[in-house]
Amino acid sequence: MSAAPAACDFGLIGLAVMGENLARNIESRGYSIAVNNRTTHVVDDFMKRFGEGHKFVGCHTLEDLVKAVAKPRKIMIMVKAGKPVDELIDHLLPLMEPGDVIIDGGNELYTNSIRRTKYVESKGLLFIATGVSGGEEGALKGPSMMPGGTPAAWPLVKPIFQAIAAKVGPNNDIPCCDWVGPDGAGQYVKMVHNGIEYGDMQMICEAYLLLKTTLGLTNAELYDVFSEWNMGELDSYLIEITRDIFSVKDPDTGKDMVDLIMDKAGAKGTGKWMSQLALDLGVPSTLVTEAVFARCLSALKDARVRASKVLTGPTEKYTGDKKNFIESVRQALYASKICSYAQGYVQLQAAAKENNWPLDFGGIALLWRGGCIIRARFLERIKEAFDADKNLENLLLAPYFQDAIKKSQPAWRHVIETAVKLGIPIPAFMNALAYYDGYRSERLPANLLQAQRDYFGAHTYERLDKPGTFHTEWIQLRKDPS
Ligand code: NBP
Repeated sequence: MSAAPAACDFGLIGLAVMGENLARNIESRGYSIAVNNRTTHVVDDFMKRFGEGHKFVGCHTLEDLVKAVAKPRKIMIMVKAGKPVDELIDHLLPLMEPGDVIIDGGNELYTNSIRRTKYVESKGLLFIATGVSGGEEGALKGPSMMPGGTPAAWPLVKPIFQAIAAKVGPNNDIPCCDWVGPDGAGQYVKMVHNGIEYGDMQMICEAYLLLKTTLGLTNAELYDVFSEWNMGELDSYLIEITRDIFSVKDPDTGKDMVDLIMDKAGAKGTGKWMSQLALDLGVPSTLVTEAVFARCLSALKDARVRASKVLTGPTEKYTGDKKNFIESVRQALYASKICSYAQGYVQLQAAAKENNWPLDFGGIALLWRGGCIIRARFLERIKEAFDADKNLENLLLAPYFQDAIKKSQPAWRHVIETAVKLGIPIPAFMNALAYYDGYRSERLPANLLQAQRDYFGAHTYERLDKPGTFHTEWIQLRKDPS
């Protein structure tokens, strides 16, 4: 199939949905690209569909692929994450040469990227693990890209990566791709992006449930509400596609598509990773965790159907003003979203400290402005907040966000009170408010918790009035219960 001259600018392995689209994107920017896939007829199909008149070289073997790429070679792996990537790296290493670059573009646990960076570097080659966001369409037209790995590899791939990435800015020329940091930093940032995406999606679904349950809005009315929201501070890709979803009819039945879809959600794992890693770091990323649990609860469809027949709740109906409530839900969504991003950034800051990554937090917000699922107007405000104070402890403390929450707080609390009264489950909204109230509390009840731990396990405690570590003989000092 190939026997091509060693002239291609780039090589790509894995022609499933992401690889195919990325390859086409790279070629469309004027680069020649050699492509390969484990199942070789996929390469043939690809060449039949896109080969003619384009600078693709189809390769049936990894040997042919490596031969087809100019040195220093830049070869990207875009296959199912995990073991297949390790196997491919092991196949490629003896075929490639010191100075060549292996790039993994899959969704990978960052510790695997750290391990692979060390391994590939130990063989004299360079490694990049890059987050790629934007799904199928982003991969083709311009994804958001978050590369990390061997720093020396960045200048070699920068022109291609920045050419294919989404562009933003007044002249549409600022690429949503820049170097994130060493080894697994890019994958960590991509994971936090995905975790924030989980939170955003769950919160939008809660807004939908509130509007549908309390006000009985039709999908046509929901379309109008989301259209309006997308013109203001919530302006984002996820609000835009949610609006669009409300307009789609099922071609078979003519009914609204959204009403025909089973209310049972799955997950591929990046949200769970972020949540698990937050626990490891001891940072409260409660929104992503709640969003993962909300999907788990949704997946218990059969159990929920059974429980719905026996468990009771309030039967009251909402009687307030419709227009005001829609605006309150919008404000509650915005305030909750601010908390979710604040948590994501706190986790990134903790991970940067633990791994010695010199992350540019404002710059990361810019990488997400275009191409990716969480792209939003709001990200500009995050960039400004970190520009004003690069050591900002929590986004909630930035003047813009302080003010935004101050303005939306009464509405946020009203929406939650209403949901509690009517028995509507909005765990992410509630969780966000609990985080906000907890974070702004000078004193929490952990004094009592420490006393309990010391009582039953002599775990000791610190005191407010003097330094040191203390233990109390609680049983000797307690009031005699008899
Ligand atoms: P998939 O994750 O569905 O993987 C399919 C590809 O992996 C095929 O090319 C397949 O080859 C290849 N492959 C497998 Br499976 N096992 C292999 C092995 N042992 N050796 C070599 N190749 C193997 O593809 P995708 O949805 O395009 O995603 C690619 C990566 O990008 C994943 O890590 C994914 O998490 C990430 N990602 C996906 C999206 C998205 O929206 N889909 C977005 C962002 C990132 P075959 O044809 O021979 O089976």
